[in-house]
Amino acid sequence: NSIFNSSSLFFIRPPTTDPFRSQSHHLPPKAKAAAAVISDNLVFPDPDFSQQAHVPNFHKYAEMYKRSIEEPAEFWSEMASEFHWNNKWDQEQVYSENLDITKGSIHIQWFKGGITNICYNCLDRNIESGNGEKIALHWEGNEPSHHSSSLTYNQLLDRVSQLANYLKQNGVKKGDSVIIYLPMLMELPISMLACARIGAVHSVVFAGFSAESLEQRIIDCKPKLVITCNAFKRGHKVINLKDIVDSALSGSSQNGTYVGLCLTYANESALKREATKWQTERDVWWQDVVPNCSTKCDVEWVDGEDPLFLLYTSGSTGKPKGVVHTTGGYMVYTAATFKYAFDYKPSDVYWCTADCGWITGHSYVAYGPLLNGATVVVYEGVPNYPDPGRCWDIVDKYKVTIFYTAPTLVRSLMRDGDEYVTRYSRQSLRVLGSVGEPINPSAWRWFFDVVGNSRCPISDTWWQTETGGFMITPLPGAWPQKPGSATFPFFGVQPVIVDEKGKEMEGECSGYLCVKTSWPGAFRTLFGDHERYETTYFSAFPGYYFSGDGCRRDKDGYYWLTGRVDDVINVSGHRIGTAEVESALVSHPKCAEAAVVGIEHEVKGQCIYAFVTPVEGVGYSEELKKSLVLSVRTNIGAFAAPEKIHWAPGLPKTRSGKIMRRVLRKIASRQLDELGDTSTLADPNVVDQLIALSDS
Ligand code: 6R9
Repeated sequence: NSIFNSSSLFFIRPPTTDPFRSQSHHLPPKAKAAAAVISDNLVFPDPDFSQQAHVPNFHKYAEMYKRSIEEPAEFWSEMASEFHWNNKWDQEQVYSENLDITKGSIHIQWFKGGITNICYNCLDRNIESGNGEKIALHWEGNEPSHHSSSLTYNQLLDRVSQLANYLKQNGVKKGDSVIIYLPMLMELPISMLACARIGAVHSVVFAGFSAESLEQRIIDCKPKLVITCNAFKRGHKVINLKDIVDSALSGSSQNGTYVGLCLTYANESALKREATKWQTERDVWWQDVVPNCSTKCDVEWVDGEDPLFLLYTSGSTGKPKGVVHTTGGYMVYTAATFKYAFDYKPSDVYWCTADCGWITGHSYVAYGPLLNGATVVVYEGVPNYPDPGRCWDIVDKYKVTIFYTAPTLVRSLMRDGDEYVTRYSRQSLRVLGSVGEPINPSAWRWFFDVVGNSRCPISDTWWQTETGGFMITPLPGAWPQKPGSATFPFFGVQPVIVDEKGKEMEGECSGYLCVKTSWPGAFRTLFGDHERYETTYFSAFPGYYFSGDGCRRDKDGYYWLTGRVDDVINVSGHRIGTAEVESALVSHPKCAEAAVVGIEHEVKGQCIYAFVTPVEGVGYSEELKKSLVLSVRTNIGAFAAPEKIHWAPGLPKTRSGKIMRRVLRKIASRQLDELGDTSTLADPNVVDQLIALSDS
């Protein structure tokens, strides 16, 4: 097959089995054409689906991919010209990059000199092309009985413009940062877009983060204001968000960062205004001021390389990193990835279950879909409330065609049984998506067979906060899938797998996943710390961006992500640094030392397992365990709470004092016959003590 032999497609080795030729042998009879055909662990797309897809076959992909690698400037300029630019970018230098630390400072630029605005491209542009009356956002509340609402593109523009005007009146200018701490209300994407409209840099903090985490982020980025709401409901719980903000703002002002304005949306279905604690000189009700502002707001035209947002994410060390994305490249990249990886068509109704507090919500609830003029469902609640059928109820209610979620949800719904799924029609669905962690083949099968009735391709999208958009992903209909593999790279992405020494490996192999050249959606720096950007991502393997993930490439060139290789734990698709959890534990007055590892968990993918040494004289008790867990909840957030506290009289350390996490991982997962070499430990007895305390 010529596609596989094309030498410029260096990442693909000639397969010993040819999935694409065998496709013709397995073409389903016309009557059965609705279901994809499964053979040799390959899941072939339904030919009718392929025929209507943007990329109908591997050949077309290979052609486009080749061009994207050989002529990136031309390829991405074409993609970019779908958007409105007041001024074209520098035609001589569409992009410029240095990813090689040995050649000087790392820099990436795309569409420099191009003058644009992403909010304009999401809203005004779609309205001008005749889609003003199309629904932009459907909002579905936590309670099924709650009145749902929707906004057309025209209405969304009005709402965004009013808030943008309010921000301007309050002195927010281009380049200023704004913290948005909101649950999944319509006001969350509205706030993001309003910031973008006036060139302000938004920093959304997931509403599950604690006061301490919020305070830390406020101190780091010094926002002009905080946008929040008084309270919200999640499942049965009411969360008083404003109390958390109050505590974060008082903490930050004691630490020298005073924020004088807290714009608070009154979410009265959760808590009445009268019941909300209030600081008159600082707090303002959204509903008292924003609706009075004009619905016309001129956009602030910005450079393609002006920052759009920062989003904090966890790394291997304690302090969260402020990942910075800029405007032009991010815009073009999120729009293109959304269109191709979900085979998006204007008639689609799209629902992504992610919260806008994470990168998935930024790129694939807000920007990517809206840039494409899509109709997006925004859901406030938890996906299994009031029962495990809620997702399919929502799918049927809005006739959702593209459903994008995380493996952890798939696994938990799978456990609840098929009846919750099959009682709903789900006939509208045509593409499914997965993100956040590797999807295990059995969950993939269930998602495919039960949820999608074996007719919807699954886009298992591998990417990261840092990458801005999809990096390795199926293009639905274009090639056979292998359950559990993210398949092939997106246009313009050159993944490489390197060994310990940073040597690129060819063909079938496994090692560390890196990327060779820049892509438009790449992050440009870490807020206020370019040096940390360079050392964290570009110094491990000079010449490449290092993802932190392990990866295998099989004989057919398919990529299989194998999880993080650094000290980052992935719990239900949420990235949590071991060091962050350790420092939260150690902040407890009775904790002398702590070491945290991630172990496998049936539903969450991984969970947090903590080894704790109490201070001298403090005994082991259930109370202490509870209060240690509480310490993590208040320092980071409930989602980071350890599943298990394991008492440790001492921790296994090397003579140089490094904790041997490898040993701890084995003890935690009870793989005691795989402890490996413990002879370099300063005190090998520690291991036996730990094993003895396993069930205490
Ligand atoms: C988008 C997002 C990034 C980390 C990443 C990897 C894991 C995400 C995945 C996946 C295997 C997939 N990850 N998608 N692993 N297959 N389809 O999740 O961003 O929160 O920054 O996490 O998530 O380990 O390095 P982020």
